[in-house]
Amino acid sequence: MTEQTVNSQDLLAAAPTRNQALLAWVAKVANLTRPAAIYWCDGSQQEYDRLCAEMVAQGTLIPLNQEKRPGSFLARSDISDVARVEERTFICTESKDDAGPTNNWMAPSEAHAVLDSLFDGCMAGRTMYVIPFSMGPLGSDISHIGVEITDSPYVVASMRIMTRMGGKVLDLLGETGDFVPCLHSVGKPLAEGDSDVAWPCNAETKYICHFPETREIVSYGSGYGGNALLGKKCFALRIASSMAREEGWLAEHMLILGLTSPAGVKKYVAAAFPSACGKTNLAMLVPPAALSDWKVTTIGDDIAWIKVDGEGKLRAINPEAGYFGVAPGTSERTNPNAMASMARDCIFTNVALTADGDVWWEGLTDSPPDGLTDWQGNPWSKESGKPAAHPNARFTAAAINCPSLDPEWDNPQGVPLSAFLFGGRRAGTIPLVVESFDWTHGVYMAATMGSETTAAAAGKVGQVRRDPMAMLPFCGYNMGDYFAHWLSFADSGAVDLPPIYCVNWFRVDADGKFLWPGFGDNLRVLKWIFERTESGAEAGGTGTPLGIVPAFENIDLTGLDKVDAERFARLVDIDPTLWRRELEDQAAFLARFGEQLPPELAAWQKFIAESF
Ligand code: SAT
Ligand code: MN
Repeated sequence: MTEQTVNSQDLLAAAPTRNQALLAWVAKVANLTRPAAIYWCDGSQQEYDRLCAEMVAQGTLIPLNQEKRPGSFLARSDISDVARVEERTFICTESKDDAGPTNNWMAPSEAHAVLDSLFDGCMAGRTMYVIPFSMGPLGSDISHIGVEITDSPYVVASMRIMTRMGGKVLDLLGETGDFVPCLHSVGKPLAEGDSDVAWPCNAETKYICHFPETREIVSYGSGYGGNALLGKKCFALRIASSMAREEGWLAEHMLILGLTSPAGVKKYVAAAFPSACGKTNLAMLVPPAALSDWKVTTIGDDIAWIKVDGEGKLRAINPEAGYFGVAPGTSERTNPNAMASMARDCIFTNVALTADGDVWWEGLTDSPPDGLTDWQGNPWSKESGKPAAHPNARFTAAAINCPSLDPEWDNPQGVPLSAFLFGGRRAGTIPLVVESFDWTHGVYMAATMGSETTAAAAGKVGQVRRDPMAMLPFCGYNMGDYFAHWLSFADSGAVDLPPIYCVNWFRVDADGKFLWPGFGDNLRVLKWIFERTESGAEAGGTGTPLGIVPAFENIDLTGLDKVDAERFARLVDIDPTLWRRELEDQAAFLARFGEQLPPELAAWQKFIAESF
């Protein structure tokens, strides 16, 4: 291997930027990783097409049937590299307490030492790509700029779909602008000559490290999704949540949707759900026939950045520009807008391939077509008992291809929020919908939310995994401090705080069957929320120990005959036996935060417990 040092003067001359901090960082990384070439991404269509063609030649991408899926490709990852690696994800703060009890922690000096040795020469023989990107509309006060260095062309192509990226971001950055450096490498192969050219990664050593105090990200060893597209969970949630706390805003794991009434009144809501609760489906909801005069539009399906504007209103942007959605379960029935979004110019990862060069996954059609190739590239048969697509197979699709995309999605001002929703998958405790008494109570509900494990997931069925604000794997600092940050929005009295709701689409009857149809019919719940937030609260509700719950006549059930008064009662029933156990479990969870738990949350816990 030839030693190659990058001469900063050469780099300066060739680089499409005069930003000194960026040039210095790129030179430093190049000297450490010693790539064969450095390439600055301009974000153009030609660049994207050229990279895709190179990946096809390398075997990383398989072109799909151009008549059925124009501009689309299939990528098959290494079998060791199919999802985020939470146990290899670290928050690196000087003090362990600042990472809190729910994050893996490493001291920054220790992490940098480990990473420096892993990155030493790790890009040998590869091209190092420099990707300038904006999280959020270009030039918005709510947006932030990042630069990702990677040795993966798959990451470059994915970042072009998922973010606003390229030369226009460098222009905006100028000579002195700030950016979050995001360093990524798929890593050295395990052994010399053992390099999988189609999907390089390090099957054994992975580190996803976040340095909130210096606002840096370093990721090694994985080429997959949230481990490698560093603008997403790493920047837009972990680093941004820490920035948001310092600067008085919110970076949340939330979809944002627009809801327009038949009278033409439009409101926006933001909603947080843990994975496998239908976030993308809700963001792209199609109203049921009986309520087809209502309209749902999509701002984003995964992440919201929220700031207080000059009038004290919370305004939100979607920092992303595409969807990295779970394919299995997505169909014309469950999410026609997602299906349309991936009709063209889409990168599929770990789905099955049909005999005629199209894609398939479990749930796409009732029965699988003949002649499938599974996600690992082997002929598939039903008898194998294995899924044809990986359960975490993904589609990477541009927002602009989504038919329900809201016209305001790229507005630098963001959109004003009228409500926050928090949900989970709960068989019996949480009612279909409940409105919190006030902001602090709503923060309590969100901090104690959780989802029950399904048969598909590891662990006991019906076990609750607490996932505050759906941020457990994504909060870049101590979650006790995160709760305090949420509570602090009520302190000044100057913020026009939207009401907070808990929703639960997943209540079951004694036979384990869902009581609520979900999907498009969730609009009925959104409609109640919309009407509750109208001045003068048009829609009624009933006070319960948990908050305000709609009565049967408060929810529009037109055309949904199977939900009669008796079934509705079971959807909003509050079972004291279940709740006594639930509250004990909530208390035990909150106790993990010790001294860091805001007293307001302990007070709400006690207050609600007294009602049962
Ligand atoms: O892989 S991602 O983190 O981008 C998606 C997810 O796991 O939620
Ligand atoms: Mn997510």
